[in-house]
Amino acid sequence: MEKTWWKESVVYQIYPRSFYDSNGDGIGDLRGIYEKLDYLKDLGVDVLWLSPVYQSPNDDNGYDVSDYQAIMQDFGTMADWDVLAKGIHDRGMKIVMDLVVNHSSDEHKWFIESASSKDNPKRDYYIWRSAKNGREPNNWESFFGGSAWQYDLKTDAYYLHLFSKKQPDLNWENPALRKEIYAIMNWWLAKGVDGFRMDVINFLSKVQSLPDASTVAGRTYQAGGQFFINGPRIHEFLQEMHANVLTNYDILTVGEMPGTSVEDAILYTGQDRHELNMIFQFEHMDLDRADEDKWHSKPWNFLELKRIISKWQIGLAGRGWNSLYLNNHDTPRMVSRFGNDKIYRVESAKMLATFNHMLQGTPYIYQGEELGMTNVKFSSIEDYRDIEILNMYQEKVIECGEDKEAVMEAIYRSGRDNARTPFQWNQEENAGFTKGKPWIGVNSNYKEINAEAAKRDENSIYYYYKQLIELRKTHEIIVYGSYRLLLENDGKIYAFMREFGKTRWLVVLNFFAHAVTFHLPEDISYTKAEFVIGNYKDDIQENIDRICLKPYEACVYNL
Ligand code: ISL
Ligand code: CA
Repeated sequence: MEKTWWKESVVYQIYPRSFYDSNGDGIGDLRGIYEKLDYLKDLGVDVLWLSPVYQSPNDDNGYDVSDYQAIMQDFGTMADWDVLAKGIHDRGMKIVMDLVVNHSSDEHKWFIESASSKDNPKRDYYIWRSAKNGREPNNWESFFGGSAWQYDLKTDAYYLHLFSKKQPDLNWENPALRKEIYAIMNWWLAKGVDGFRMDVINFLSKVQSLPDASTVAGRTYQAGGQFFINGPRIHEFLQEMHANVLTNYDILTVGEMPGTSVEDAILYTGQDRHELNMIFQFEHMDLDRADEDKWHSKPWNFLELKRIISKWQIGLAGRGWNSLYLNNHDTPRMVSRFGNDKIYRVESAKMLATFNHMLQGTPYIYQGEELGMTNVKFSSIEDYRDIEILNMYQEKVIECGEDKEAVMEAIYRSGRDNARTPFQWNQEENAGFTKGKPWIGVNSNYKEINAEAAKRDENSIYYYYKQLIELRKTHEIIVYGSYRLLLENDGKIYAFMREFGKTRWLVVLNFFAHAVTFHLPEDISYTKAEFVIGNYKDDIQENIDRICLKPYEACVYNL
């Protein structure tokens, strides 16, 4: 396997709006990130990925870009960006930008032109269709609720928007549009960015007849994914992007790709394919999803988690590359979802971190994860900000009269704002995030959970992450070692081996809140078990034939 820096790196995702506010307007900003660079350097991460900082009317917190070559006013200026990028590079870290090119904002000049008349040269930069039988061109549903089509009176036509109506989909069939995007990417690369995280990049190619999706009873609009997820020309587009942009730089590229299988991922990330370095797959994120509706959830199944992760580990070994993540700005907090944020918050956060960092792939840390930040429960819908949450509430509670309490419970469980509350820096007002009024409420647990407290406590989650990151820099087995699942059918323990040359590591994880005994499989022999890392320091074993695992215990041994 070829060795590259982006395989060896740990990436830290920053959601700029909620990271640190430098000027008291309640909104995190670029200078705020700059002021906190030493915190990040200290943690040891190699790459900072910024969620979008481009100019945007913020219908979807920056995922609706109105100018790809300007900075959002709330976040600062291009000069601030230059200072930040230099600050990151001076500290030996790298900067990855979010690239949102499946859609733009409806306030982008391209869209304004495109909407202005049917014969405008930019008309085909977006996807316009006329009405069908007096209705939308097809029955697709937007990810944020309602139809995926918006009628525009001016030219008596509908435009496609898979997300909000302020996020019209760009028409990748148009070569002129593609060229513009490549030029923008080259412009940022010339400015020194070290890579791109590409938003829903596997949605670019739509089946051109835009057919109706099959109907699920009880739903007005339907999920049309089969006609745009990994669509007909997607590999051609990515290979073209590679040839026009990516090939000229040694950068990190990661595609966000819902609905992608291991087989697809091999096509996207295989080295000989000249597409991307890695992708974010969603299978483990959908474990607790009951049906088409993301707000209908079910308890996640542990054996299924093992099966999915192992499938990806084995499937991409030597044929692609995994990205490893348990949460991001679109998901609940990992400790609240896969761990136990009540009694075993610290233990389970460390166990999950051990899991994510000991698999093969590039690990991603979402801001605040290293403190064990948790989900939030705001009492009123007024306190929520996310367009996905607000649209859903409007539709379910206001329009359809569904039970308000049940909908609030769904928001507590699955809402994206769980991940978007301000970073908890210290125990001062607003968790030290802002001197003003924060754009979204701070989690009330900030007096206990914050960076200052974590740095004072040598047993904190923070120091555990630091240790995990440090280990990666000194042990190639973590990056390049093979993966082998042990105890496949054990319903409590996740155990696996990593092997690299003559080195063998055993990773044992208890995913539950009660004690459980691990029995070393007979085919694994060892003369000496050397403790590498674990979340119960007083529980280091010399004989690992049988280990009594405490609640959420994680341990790694070098055999
Ligand atoms: O497809 C989904 C569920 O079936 C969604 O999870 C969707 O893929 C995901 O929300 C896409 O996320 C990205 O693009 C969105 C933006 O709101 C998210 O924040 C971003 O991460 C639109 O740009
Ligand atoms: Ca600010």
